[in-house]
Amino acid sequence: MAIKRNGCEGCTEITCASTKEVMAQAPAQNVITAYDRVQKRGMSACLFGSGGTCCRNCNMGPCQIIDGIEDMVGICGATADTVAARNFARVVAAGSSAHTDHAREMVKGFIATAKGEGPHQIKDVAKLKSLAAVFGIATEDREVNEIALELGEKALAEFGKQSEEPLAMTKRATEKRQAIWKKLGIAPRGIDREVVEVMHRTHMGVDQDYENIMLQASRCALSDGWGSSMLSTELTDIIFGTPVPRRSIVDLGVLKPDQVNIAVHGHEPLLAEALCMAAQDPEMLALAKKQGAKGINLAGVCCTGNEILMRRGIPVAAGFVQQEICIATGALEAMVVDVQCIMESLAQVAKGFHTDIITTNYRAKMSGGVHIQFDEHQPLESAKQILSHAIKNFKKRGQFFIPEEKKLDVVVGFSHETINYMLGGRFRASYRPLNDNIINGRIRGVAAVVGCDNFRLADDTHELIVRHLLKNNILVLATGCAATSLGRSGLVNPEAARFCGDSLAEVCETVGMPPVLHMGSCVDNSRILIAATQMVREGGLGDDISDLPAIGTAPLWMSEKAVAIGHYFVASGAQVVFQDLPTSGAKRFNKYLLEGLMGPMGAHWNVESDPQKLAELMVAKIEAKRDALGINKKAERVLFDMAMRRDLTAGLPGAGCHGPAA
Ligand code: NFS
Ligand code: SF4
Repeated sequence: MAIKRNGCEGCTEITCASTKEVMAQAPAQNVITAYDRVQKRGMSACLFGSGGTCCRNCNMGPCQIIDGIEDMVGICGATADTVAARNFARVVAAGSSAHTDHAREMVKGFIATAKGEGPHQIKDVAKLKSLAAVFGIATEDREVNEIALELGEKALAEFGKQSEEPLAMTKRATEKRQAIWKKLGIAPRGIDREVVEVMHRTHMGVDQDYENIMLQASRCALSDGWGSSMLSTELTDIIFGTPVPRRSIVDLGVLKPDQVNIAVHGHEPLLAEALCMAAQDPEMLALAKKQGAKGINLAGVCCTGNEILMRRGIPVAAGFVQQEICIATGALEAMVVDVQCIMESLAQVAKGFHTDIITTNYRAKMSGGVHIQFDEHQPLESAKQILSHAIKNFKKRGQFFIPEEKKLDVVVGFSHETINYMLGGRFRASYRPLNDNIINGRIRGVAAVVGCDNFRLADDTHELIVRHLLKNNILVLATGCAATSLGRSGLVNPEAARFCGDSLAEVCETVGMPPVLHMGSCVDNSRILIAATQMVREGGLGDDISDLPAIGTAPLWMSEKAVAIGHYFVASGAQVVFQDLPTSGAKRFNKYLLEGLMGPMGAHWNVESDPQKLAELMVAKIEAKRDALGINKKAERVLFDMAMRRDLTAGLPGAGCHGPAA
């Protein structure tokens, strides 16, 4: 029996109209969701856990450590700082490993394609050649597939590389950033090795110096950002096409009453692409008709949703917090999942319906799910097998409720190449117009709003933050479930220019672009690294990412991947602000993340729990960078708080090369 859910009536956590409608209807009556569990349990967590000072790294513990109390260190003597730093580094390693395994699958699929196996082809030859150049691969007078095969093999070798050579793609960073990595000894080497080294160094009795632990955590995070995530994005673009702007829809209402509805949830584009192809196959369509359905309707959930939205314009039904709600419609024949961000509760929710949870990856099975292994060597055949299973469920569908489509169009598909063309024109693609608009102040700066949503804050928190940024003429780049949430809020289309300050609105209207540029899934945050680096290279905004009037946030982060991403941004010179970090129980280490990293990295973490204040902090940080660049000619007076002053006067390598603001 579901506990009383005021979630449907005025619960602060749910503002999405479609979610509320679904939960108020009969089919969802007995469904228990995470919203119920949050309400029942409250969100008060163990202080040791949330402060980062619980250590389970050996069997003398677990040790719960209280900072500043002499006999409350670990049995081994480990301090709160060491324990919190080890835990933080392990979070980074876990997050990186997720992107790594995802990327490895992608590279293997890419190699299969280069060998002519399977249904895919090299779609973006220009991108293939430019990435080949980064890897030092000759392209002249060579067959496309031959270049691709060499690229695929070199890419695969990046995972297991044992030499001290930095990863090939780190060469794409600014010279200044590469020099910082070299000086600190954190240029990432083999991708797998960096995760292994974090695990080793944080084992009981190894690295007990939080600054030193953070060096390896940084190297590991960089192996994600400039390694696995970037490889995944680039190779996916090459075989499935680099995204270009297209219109689509983000809403639970995209499910169709008279079609077989299949939600595709997870992360790996190989599975999703194969399902998209199979859903158009005459044999599958005939099977659907035979079952009495008018067609096959695919809808995305989480980052898989973003992948097929970006490349195919297939609607997104739900972000992370809506995955259970999607099943609670009663209208899904199946939810096909692969890896990451799949809540175990799905099987429980699905039990009350005809819906099957179909797991497809040997790494990720679920009790109560049906497992059909996806074979990357025979993607189309696997996809058909999965679809046939789902289609046969159509006849079993009982009572269902699909909310009316909210007609909240999104315009998505902003790869960094697209932004280039859009602003500079097809024949003189460049970031010059963006830089010029930032320098002349029409656009104050750029904010990346990325990452998850979770059940701690209201589901319109991203909207609240982004509205403030837009009002202050800050261009927003969005990925992941944050982008889905902003799509639900109607901010990811050109009409949203009306929410912007005058000068940003003018730029958006002139170019015809949304003020929130949807750049894809979470691995696509690597696009932001490239875009930011291109802005630096374009000139006029300093000589490193750390100089740009730019900042990133994942305000509703929940996954370890978000911390890995946040940290590769910091280690790449970008300011990052989260709603919280699991480090508050260790004073010195926490201060090191929030201030001390500025020294070596030229950027640091920031924490602000209140969404409105978080947005204000982002604006203030951007304005401070403008001051430092000397582009706030007629700048109104900005009131700095102590933390901002410290940033500007840090005077350390990588920081303030244009002189601190007066
Ligand atoms: Ni990113 Fe994507 Fe969503 Fe968070 Fe999960 S789906 S990879 S981790 S919750 S944004
Ligand atoms: Fe306790 Fe040290 Fe073992 Fe951690 S490593 S559980 S702090 S004894």
